[in-house]
This record gives sequence, structure tokens and C-alpha cells, in this order.
Amino acid sequence: MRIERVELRELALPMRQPFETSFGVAREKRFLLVTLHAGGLTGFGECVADHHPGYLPETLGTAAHVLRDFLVPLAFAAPITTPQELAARLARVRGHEMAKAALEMAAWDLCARRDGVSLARLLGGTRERIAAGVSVGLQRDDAALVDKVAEELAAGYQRVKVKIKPGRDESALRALKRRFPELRVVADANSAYTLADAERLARLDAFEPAMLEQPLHWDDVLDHAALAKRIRTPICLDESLRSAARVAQAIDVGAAAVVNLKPGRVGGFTESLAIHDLCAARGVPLWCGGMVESGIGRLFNVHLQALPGFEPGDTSDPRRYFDEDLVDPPVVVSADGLIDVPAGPGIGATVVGPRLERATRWREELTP
Ligand code: OSB
Ligand code: MG
Repeated sequence: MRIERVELRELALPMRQPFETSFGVAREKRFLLVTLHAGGLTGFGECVADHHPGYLPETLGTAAHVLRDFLVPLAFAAPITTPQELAARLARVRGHEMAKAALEMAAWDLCARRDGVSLARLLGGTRERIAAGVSVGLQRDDAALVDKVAEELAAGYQRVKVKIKPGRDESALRALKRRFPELRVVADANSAYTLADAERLARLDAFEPAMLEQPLHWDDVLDHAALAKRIRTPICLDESLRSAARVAQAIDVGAAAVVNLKPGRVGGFTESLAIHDLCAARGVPLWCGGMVESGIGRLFNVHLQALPGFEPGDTSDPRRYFDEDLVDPPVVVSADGLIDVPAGPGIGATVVGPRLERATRWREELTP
């Protein structure tokens, strides 16, 4: 298949509720969408880079630059038969995993449509439904957090993650434990602590969180291994894991007892499959994270989780954040906390043209 044309767009979707983490508040979702055109078929890829480098160094601007000037030209350079072939070509560019993932995942969508199979099928997934989980941002106070978690549990979510930061950790987990004694929450710090906070983090053990996600520096592995020796709660890494090689090292040194896999953070599905297989071989629990994606990006996460072994992660209903989904049929969470894996070709849903146009801030056409 020869890629004939690539569209790059920036989209902006107003958010119904702000999403607050230890690194900032999001009130509007801005992201890049890559559309590949080949032989009358299209493939979509949502980029998880934010407009601000508060989570990881990439931004919407760096991703647009690297896609336009380096990655898309590599996609034009020769025909592709499999997405893995494109992934191998993109490896010549160092870093920029989010930019690479948007292009590589669009190639997976394109190839799945060419073959008339779902993304899940092309990836080797077998589940027809996946478990939904939810990530709850920092709230006004502990009472508001408890109410919010109650609301999400009532909506059927099978796993709840809450955001923490210094000063908003012990009391929050205590309040949750008091109200929901059986609930094992995931506590995500987004790198808000240092190893000097080890004693404070050890005090969180008392509230029996399921795991502590990325407590230390966004690029660290070794301090996390040191922290793991000083707390009982298992550590799950997010930001620090941007390749399968890094995941292997983190497991080897005892820095990651659990792995959060975001395909958009590791360069795409080829690397995601390697991480999935690695975790299965090492017996390390694995779940799929989220990046407040639109329905398009959420669907990629849904298809990935059709593979065996994924525990409930961050895949919640896109309408928690956005008034209308960009895809039809929309991504829906059932009352018992499940999401159907679409069976149609590619992502298995249509990107609705008028909604896409309304959300588009700018659009650029790239040709060989
Ligand atoms: O650290 O997991 C994170 C969202 C944006 C950036 C970082 C993270 C998150 C989430 C997932 O917590 C939220 C979601 O996708 O619903
Ligand atoms: Mg996280």
C-alpha cells in the first residue's frame, strides 16, 4: 500500500468537567489527528501530546513538527504492507514517541480496514468486551472526592483511580477507605514526590491502595526501585515507561511491580505488543492507561485491551469529558462496567465528518 496523502489537523473539544492532576488543570482538550489516505481507504491516529509539556516533554507543537518534517516523509518513502514495517522505519527518529504513535496507529487502522478485520483482530485480541475503569482528577476537597468516586462506582466502573499530590494524599485515601472499606483504589501522583518523601509515602500503605502510580520523577527508574524497598504498596510506572526495553529494565531492577501501558506514550501498537508479551512472560500485571482521548483514541485503547491479560485500566466513557463523541457508534460503558470491542473493520466506527470539521482548529495536507 502506498500512502498517497496525509492530513494533519489540530482539534479542540470543550471539556464538560476540568481534569486536574498534580501537574495542572485541563479545561479544553487540544490534540492532533493524523489521517492517512491510501487506495481509497483511510486510517486515523489520535496523538496524545498535550499543548503543554507538563506530563512528558512532547507537545502538540513538537509532534506537528516531527510528523510534518520527519515521520510522514518516512511513511511516503516506500509502500507498506504491515504497520510493523512502518514502525521499523520510524525507529530512525529518536524519541518523539507520541508523534510516532499517532502515525503508526493510523497505519494499523488503515491495514485493518484493507484486510476487512477489526483492529483487535489484527492485534491478535480475542475479547469481545473489555472492563472499563475510571481516573478521577483532584477534587475541591476530600468530601467532593468521596462523592465523585461514589458516582463513578454507581455508574458501574470496575476500577477507580484517584489523583494525589503532597498535601492531598493521606487525608484523601483515609476518606475513601472510611467510605469504601472494600475498594482498592489506584493512587496516581504524576511524579509529584521525590525519594525524600519515602516516609510520607509509606504512611499511605495503611489505606491499602491497589498501587501507587508514578510517584517520582517522570524519567526515573532507579529511585522508584529504592522506594519500592521502603513501602508495601506496589509501584506502577507510567511516565517513565516509553519503550519495551525500559519496561524490561524497570521490572529487572524492581522499580515496576505493575505496568501502565499507553500505546500513545510508547510509539504505538508494535511497541505495545512487545510490552504486552513481556509482561505476560514475566508475570507482571498490566493495564491500559488513558490520556483523556476523544472517542477515536479511546477506541484504539479498547481494541488493544481485547488482548488477554489486561486488567481494568483508565478507559472510561468519552462523554464524561466531552458533550458529543467524534465517532459513531459512540464508545459506551454498560451499567456493569463493560465496553464492547467493535467488530467492524479498523477502529469499527465512523469518524463523523461535520463534528470533525467543527472541532478543527487548523488542517494541513501533506503529499509526497
Ligand atoms: O497519568 O494517567 C495519567 C490523563 C492525562 C495525562 C496523564 C494521565 C491521565 C489519566 C487518565 O489519569 C485519564 C483518562 O484518560 O480518563
Ligand atoms: Mg498516570
